[in-house]
Amino acid sequence: MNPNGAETSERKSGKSDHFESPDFYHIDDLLTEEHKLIRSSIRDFVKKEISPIIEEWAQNAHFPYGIVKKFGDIGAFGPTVPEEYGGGGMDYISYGLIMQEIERGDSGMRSTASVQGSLVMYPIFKFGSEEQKKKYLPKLASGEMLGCFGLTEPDHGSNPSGMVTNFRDAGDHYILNGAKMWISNSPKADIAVVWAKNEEGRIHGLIVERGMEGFSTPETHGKWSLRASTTGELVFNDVKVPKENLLPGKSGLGAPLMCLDSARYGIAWGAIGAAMDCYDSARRYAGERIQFGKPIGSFQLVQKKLSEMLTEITKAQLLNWKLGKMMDEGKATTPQISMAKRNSVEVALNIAREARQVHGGMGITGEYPIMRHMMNLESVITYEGTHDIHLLILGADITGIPAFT
Ligand code: TGC
Ligand code: FAD
Repeated sequence: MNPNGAETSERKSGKSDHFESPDFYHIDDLLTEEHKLIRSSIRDFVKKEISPIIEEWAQNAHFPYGIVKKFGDIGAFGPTVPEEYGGGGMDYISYGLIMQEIERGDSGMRSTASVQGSLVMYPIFKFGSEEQKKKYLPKLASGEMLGCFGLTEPDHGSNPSGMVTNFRDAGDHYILNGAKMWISNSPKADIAVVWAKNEEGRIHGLIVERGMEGFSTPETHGKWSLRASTTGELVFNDVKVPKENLLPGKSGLGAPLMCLDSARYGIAWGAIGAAMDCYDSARRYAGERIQFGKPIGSFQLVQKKLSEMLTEITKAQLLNWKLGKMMDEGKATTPQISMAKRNSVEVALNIAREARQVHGGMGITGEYPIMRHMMNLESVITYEGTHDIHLLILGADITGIPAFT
């Protein structure tokens, strides 16, 4: 239905994705021609391959496995990984723009891409042996292989240092035991980068492959959020892991936390993509929907909502761009990344809620993307560090006193 009751099968089948990106402060002037080219190619991809069918996937809780190869083809996996390993060799602004455009389509689709790039390819690239890099990175980059990242456990979410998943030396291999939960991509993943403690209690990363005896990946059902992304557990029952599958380059909690820095950066851009989609939809609806003989966009209260949405999007775009420059210079700190992730997700959730109101009753339907974005963002505000954990990371930086325990 269009806002005034006429049939629009167009929106339902997704043909009407005419998204226009808000750029109120001419932030495009800060981008290179290459950045703009990358952004427009991903935007076109989303309009063609995701928007037409995402409501159906989400409503049916369907993970479209075929998207993995397509993401590989357009360079969405590991854009900052050097080309010699199959990556894009791009800068962090490009990475951010790719995440923004994909999450403009759907946060679950961005999850698939950011887990593969930041949480699977990144640790193999940063901490892996040359053999591991050559064996896994090109296949992960091309989408021939899907990966997942196992840090969270049933009893250790915000506090990963307490993890109990462990491995012991058994001569020419390790024996891995334990369980991870809430793992994006796990039910379909070919490999898992798993964080586990050795006999001395030191955390290491291990590459666990599907098919290893004692390794299973049960799917998590019944999510109201990220319904087009597949989530599951990782269960290890005396899994024999070859010694060459240990990531040799770094141990300790700092290793997975470095990966999270990269992924949280991508989320800072991604969540604003979802916010821009909600704003764009609300702006259009406000111009089309007639009440009291006028477009609802002529009422001051609706204008207030739109003005505040645009203000927050513009502020977040500038924050993300500056953070991207600091990432490129290797100067971005974890608290700076926390600030951007936390800000973007809060802005996006508030915008989704306000946009939902602008759409009236239509806002709760799959005719418009709002409710899907809103539900997705309820996961985004929790994963990669909850909203409050990021606040505490900032608090510790400001005061010098960690308040986690
Ligand atoms: P803390 O004592 O602060 O640090 C432990 C060690 O790590 C070092 N470190 C870092 N190193 C490199 N980069 C960083 N960013 C680092 N941050 C800390 C630190 O120096 C220390 O080193 P050392 O040598 O002294 O041992 O650790 P803590 O245990 O007090 O924890 C701090 C806290 C709470 C902030 C941290 O645990 C945390 O961030 N918790 C949140 C957990 C989280 O974000 N989980 C995410 C799981 S993955 C996920 O959600 C994927 S969803 C993906 C999707 O679908 O898109
Ligand atoms: P808890 O840590 O139990 O937190 C519950 C509440 O307590 C939160 O509000 C939290 O802020 C608060 N809290 C906890 N500690 C403190 C404190 N010290 N001070 C103040 N408040 C505190 N993990 C992975 O490893 N890989 C993945 O791919 C992955 N994908 C995910 C996909 C989805 C859809 C979801 C929902 C989660 C995913 N996660 C993944 C897990 C995610 O990172 C955790 O859910 C998150 O870190 C929070 O852990 P928790 O759910 O155990 O909550």
